[in-house]
Amino acid sequence: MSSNTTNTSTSSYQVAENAYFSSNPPPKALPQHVAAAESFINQHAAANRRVVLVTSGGTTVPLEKQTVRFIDNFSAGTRGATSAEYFLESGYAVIFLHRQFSLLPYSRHYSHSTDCFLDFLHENPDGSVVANPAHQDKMLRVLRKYNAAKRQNLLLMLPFVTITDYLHELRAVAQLMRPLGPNGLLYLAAAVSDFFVPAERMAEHKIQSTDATDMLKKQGPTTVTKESREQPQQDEEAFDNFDSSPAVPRSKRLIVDLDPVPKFLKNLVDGWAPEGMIVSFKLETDPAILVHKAKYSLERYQHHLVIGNLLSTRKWEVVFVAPGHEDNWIRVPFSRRKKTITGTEETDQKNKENEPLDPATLPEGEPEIEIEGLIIPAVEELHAKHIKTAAARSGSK
Ligand code: 9Z3
Repeated sequence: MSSNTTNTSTSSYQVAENAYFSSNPPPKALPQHVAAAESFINQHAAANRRVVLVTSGGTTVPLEKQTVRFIDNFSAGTRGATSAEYFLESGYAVIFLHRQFSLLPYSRHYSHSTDCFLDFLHENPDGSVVANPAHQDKMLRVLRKYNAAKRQNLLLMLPFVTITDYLHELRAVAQLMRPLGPNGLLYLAAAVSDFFVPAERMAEHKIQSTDATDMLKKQGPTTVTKESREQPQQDEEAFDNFDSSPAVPRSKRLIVDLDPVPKFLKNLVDGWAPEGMIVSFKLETDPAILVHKAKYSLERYQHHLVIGNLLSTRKWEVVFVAPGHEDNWIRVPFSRRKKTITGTEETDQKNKENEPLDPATLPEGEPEIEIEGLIIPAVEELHAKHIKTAAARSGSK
């Protein structure tokens, strides 16, 4: 790429960045989060410790400023919360930038909706409450690790809710990580919305479903529009309201008009955290395009590693796509035998080493081991190389 092209594209990224951040206000908690992250980073930079920023969970897309309704996505934050634990185990200090109320490191073992917290407790005859004996060993191990991380101030939790909150927080924390140089690692596992309603087009108040208030006030500009209000009712297509009330006109529909979220991932490399190692995740649902899309992201954003995963198999396999490396599929070991409808077992030969798994061949339920236990050591190895290369480069200057 010529330097000319680089300059042009850098400045267009800059323009998009300035426009986005100046027109979509930051979360109220940003100044406190920045202060907490700054002192956390300073402490660990002084100890020459590696620091990872783990992003985790989904991002909401509010439809109203005083938000009653929002668009959301599936992410529970399992990848991020689990990865944070393995990073702590590997000696990293972790900034955990997570969607509020998504899973958290350590407490995730007891807060998942399938495992009710109260089932882990037991009442003694004297009325005291203790851990259920069946869970005591694991709970003690988890509790000790959690307390050790807290005692040594190795885990900083920063919550966000909306896509805009997330982007403000990501930019601010990434910029604070600059002094860490190559010791900083960004591990972007949050499921980030690609679309949003810009602040200038967002309704202030709850979007009304009836015209009962039309006489009281005129709504400001809103992206979520009722179609053709002015259109004479008789011209309108009517549709069934699915109950005993009369058919309703087209103007009662809610049309949501979303803008694309500007792609800031390149800015991480160009300006926010230029020396740190950047690992981003690419999520797809179609196995036929996963590797292609991961490579496209790598090329486009110039990150050091893109980890591709499919929604349906994300707990079983991921693919590492990195410049100068062969694609590296990481899989939890599992028996390729699966029960057929008749109850007999058959071996599935369809899965190939360098292709996505066929979800139909996977065993029922969760894998026996957590794939993050394989992902983090592999990321750590690449990070160690990144640090070494940076040291060699600065030594040769
Ligand atoms: C991921 O791909 C994560 O692995 C998952 C984890 C969100 C699938 P869970 O939270 O799921 O454990 O339930 N994260 C990145 C998704 C994403 O939004 N990537 C962007 C994209 O695909 C690029 S950063 O365009």
